[in-house]
Amino acid sequence: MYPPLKRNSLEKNSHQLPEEELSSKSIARKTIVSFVVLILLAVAGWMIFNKVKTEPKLSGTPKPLRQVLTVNEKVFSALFDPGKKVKEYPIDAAVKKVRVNGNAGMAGVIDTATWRLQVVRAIGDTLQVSLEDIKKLPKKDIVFNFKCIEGWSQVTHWGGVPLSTFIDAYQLTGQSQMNYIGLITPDKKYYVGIDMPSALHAQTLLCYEMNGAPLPMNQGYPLRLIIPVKYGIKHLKRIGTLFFSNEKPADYWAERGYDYYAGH
Ligand SMILES: Nc1nc2c(c(=O)[nH]1)N[C@H]1C(S)=C(S)[C@@H](COP(=O)(O)O)O[C@H]1N2
Ligand SMILES: [Mo]
Repeated sequence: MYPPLKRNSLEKNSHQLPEEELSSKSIARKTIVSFVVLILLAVAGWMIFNKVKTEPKLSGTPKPLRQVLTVNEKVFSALFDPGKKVKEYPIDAAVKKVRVNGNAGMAGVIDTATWRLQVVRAIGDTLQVSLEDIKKLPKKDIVFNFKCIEGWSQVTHWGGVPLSTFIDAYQLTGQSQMNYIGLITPDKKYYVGIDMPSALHAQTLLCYEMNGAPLPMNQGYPLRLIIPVKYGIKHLKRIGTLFFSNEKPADYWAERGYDYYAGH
């Protein structure tokens, strides 16, 4: 029944669309409408761009853009599953020549005779932990695909104590009820903030080994963060101070316009 009916109506329609419908007059009208729409869109685009450019900045980023990043962060943290692990690889899959990237807060060398991890338990109450003591805690190795936000990645092998194990061992479980952990290099030139669920994730390490040997100086000796659920920007090298906070700690790359959460 349908096909003949359809064909009939089509034929009828095509007969109702005589050549004159596509006259130069109608083409001219359509061209003018398209042109006006184009101008309106261009003006709207220019107004949005100008608004973004002239808005006051929120932590280094124009407010509307920072608002997008904040929504991003809310979506990502809501989707974060603390039980889900990043893929791990066999040890021999790890590269031997590990890339070195980022040297903020890395000037000079560190002497472990005097270096201590400063753990701020409360204002005016700072615990000092030596590398030797950190090494006494159960060690975990991880081989995973380290991803930098610049677009490169490499499978690398790290060893250290899970941050959650360290927190339990040093009775910091009360502090770990707070929203964030902050990390700062000894010279305070590089600093990151980590949401607590990611900090307590089973694969997050206070790391002191790379490829089974002590961390090279330019890769964070004596202690760095390895946090496989996040991009490289959060893997702070050369930890000086660790603190707990309900407010978002200052974050080097977030201040320069990157996503604070930086999960993947
Ligand atoms: N102190 C410090 N840590 C840092 C950085 C930095 O500039 N300073 N850069 C970060 C970035 S962007 C990346 S990708 C990783 C790179 O670690 P790698 O040098 O061991 O490859 O370190 C992160 N940790
Ligand atoms: Mo990076």
